[in-house]
Amino acid sequence: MKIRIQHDKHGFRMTNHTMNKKDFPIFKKNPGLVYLDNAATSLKPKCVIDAVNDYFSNYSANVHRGIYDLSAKATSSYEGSRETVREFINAASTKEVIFTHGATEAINMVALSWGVQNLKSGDEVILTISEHHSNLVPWQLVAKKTNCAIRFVDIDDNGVLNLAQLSKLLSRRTKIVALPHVSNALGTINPIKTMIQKAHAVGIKVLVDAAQSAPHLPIDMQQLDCDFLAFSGHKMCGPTGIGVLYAKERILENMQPIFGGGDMISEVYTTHSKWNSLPWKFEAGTPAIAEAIGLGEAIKYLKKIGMDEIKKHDAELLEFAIKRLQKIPGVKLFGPLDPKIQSGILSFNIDGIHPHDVAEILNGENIAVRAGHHCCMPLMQRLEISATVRASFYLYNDERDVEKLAHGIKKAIEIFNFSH
Ligand code: 7TS
Repeated sequence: MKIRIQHDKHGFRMTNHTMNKKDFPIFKKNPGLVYLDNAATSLKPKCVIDAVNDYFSNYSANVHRGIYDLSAKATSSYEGSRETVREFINAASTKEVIFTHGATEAINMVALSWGVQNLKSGDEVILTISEHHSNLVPWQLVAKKTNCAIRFVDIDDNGVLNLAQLSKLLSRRTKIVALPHVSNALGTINPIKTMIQKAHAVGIKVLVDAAQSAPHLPIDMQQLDCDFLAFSGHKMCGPTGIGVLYAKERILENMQPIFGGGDMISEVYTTHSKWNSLPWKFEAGTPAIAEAIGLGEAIKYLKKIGMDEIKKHDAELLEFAIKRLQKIPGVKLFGPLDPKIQSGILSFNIDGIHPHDVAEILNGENIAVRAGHHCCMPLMQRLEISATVRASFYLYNDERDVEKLAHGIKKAIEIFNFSH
């Protein structure tokens, strides 16, 4: 789908994405909503809500069991979504696509299965200082179990990773590098391809936390060649409670499941069990069927627009937002402030006003942003701040939303100047 550019009566740029606000029922109930918390979770288009409803209303049977028609339909929709995900990330096979509850569970699975099996005292895991806690705490749990050490690649004051330091940290002790594709607090797009190549050149595995990139950027497993990739459905127009762990087939073949139960076995005896084939070996129990079907529908929706178009839209809107907020005295912006290396996330603070107060005043203007440490406490410690206000954009946001944000910020400044 090509982006049509039009301007509204105030001269703000509208794309067919923003005109497609009509795809998202939440705007019908709340037409003035300025939703800028997409890094936390995205809104859901009607087609996704309908797909979930359709499953519950018309064929809500369990998967992989029944011979009867309803179960066969549920199974083919569930497995059809797996193929949709495979194609979306260009994985070699659906054996490499494991449904999880989200990015957090996917990373925990790698840490607690691959990590516990492969790490020992003296080994090192390399992370970045800008990790979401979901890609830090699981490795701390593994470090406790295995006695391995965790090392951190630093950033500069603009949130850009220190690649030279990564090269220095990589050693015979390093077993895995785990890093975010896009920082959820600063929006920095990390040069993961280069980092993967550096790590692979010395035989080190790489996990990419794609929670903030899968919704916004094209992702291709054949091109990137990472060993593990994790992302969540709910940040990319899909339902909550569903996510994906991608891993290379030969790695998964050697990994032990961490959850046991129905569906993940082929044979069970009183003394031992044999595992099911991939990917089901890692999907114990009844899966999130409706949610997986909803995720498949969300991916179809995104693909109809085109991931390249979404990337372009987000970059243009971010550039507009940076320029607009830079004009407001007292506003300090964080991150690279360059849409080429920053995805649709803009963190800022206002002199003398606590981020939570800013978010509350913006809420009064029907503008939803997040204030806090964004589950990145070590990053906040590195930047010597306790919190930021974060505006995060997606395909239904437009320049008018940014303009309303700018007005809301000015209002916050006025209120605080008046009351002090
Ligand atoms: N990794 C990154 C980079 C994230 O941004 C998040 C969630 C996760 C992992 C975990 O995803 P989950 O779906 O399993 O929870 N990030 C955010 C956020 O920035 N605000 O709320 C959730």
